[in-house]
Amino acid sequence: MTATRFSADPGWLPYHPNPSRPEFRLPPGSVDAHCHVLGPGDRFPYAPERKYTPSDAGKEELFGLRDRLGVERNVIVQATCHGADNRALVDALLAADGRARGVATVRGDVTDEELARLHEAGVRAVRFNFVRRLVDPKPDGYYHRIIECIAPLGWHVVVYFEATDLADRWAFLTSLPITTVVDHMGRPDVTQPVDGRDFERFLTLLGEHRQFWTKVSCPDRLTAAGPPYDDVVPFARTVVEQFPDRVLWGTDWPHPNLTSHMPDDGELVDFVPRIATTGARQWQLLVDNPHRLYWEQA
Ligand code: 0GY
Repeated sequence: MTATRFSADPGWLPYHPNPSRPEFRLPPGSVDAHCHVLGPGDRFPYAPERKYTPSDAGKEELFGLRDRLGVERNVIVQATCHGADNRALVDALLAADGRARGVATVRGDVTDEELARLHEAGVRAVRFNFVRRLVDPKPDGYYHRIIECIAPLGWHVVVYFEATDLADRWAFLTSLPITTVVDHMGRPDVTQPVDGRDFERFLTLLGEHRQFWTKVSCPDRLTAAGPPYDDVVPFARTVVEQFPDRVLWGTDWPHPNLTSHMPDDGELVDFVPRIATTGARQWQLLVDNPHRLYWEQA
């Protein structure tokens, strides 16, 4: 056996080896708007500053899942274990032949040439990650400087934070001058009521600031009850009903850092009709919204 350069953290859960075929038939043109490629580490080394080492989950496996689930396109989001080294992402985008767009991580000193190269490969956004177990925080000016660099390209921002951070980050978030997509509904505590103070604050962010979109993704991360994620349904359904033209859906494959269980990705597809309950809502969530944001603009 050949030695590999990286070994996954102890207890790391690899993605589901054989996800079920979903009962829900995704409409033609459906987009998985939140998924990752991780490595393979021997070809695309994990970043020295990473906070975790995953098991590999490369583009071939991602495209295999896409086809199995009946998804047509992917939005691949840079994971923090690759830092600002977007080579695995770019490699996957180029191999996807126009069927994938990317969300990159860049540093404040990124050059226009590098941004142009990323754009050419299919990148349309940068991700700002504020989850402290994943990245060390930076001053607000750092992010504003990046926005100045990317805005001329027509890109947007994807932000990842936890529910408890929203009040502290409110002034910063609402100062962002371009479209901003919040990962996983801002990670609500689903043991709290859906009309409780924290989730109300999140709904207010989207209600009062039209530049915000969100992903109604990751029931597997948010649930306290476990599959089939009944406790997440009211939160995601509320968001889809209130903001039908600013929601995205994604699998989050290969589900980095989950410890409770590894979801069956087919069951994640079957979660969709429970939160987008009409054909029209499903089409907006799965087809029209991601196409407008990632394929039609710029
Ligand atoms: C996610 C999940 C996580 C990790 C990352 O960039 C990352 O490393 O995104 C997480 O651990 O919550 O899919 O956003």
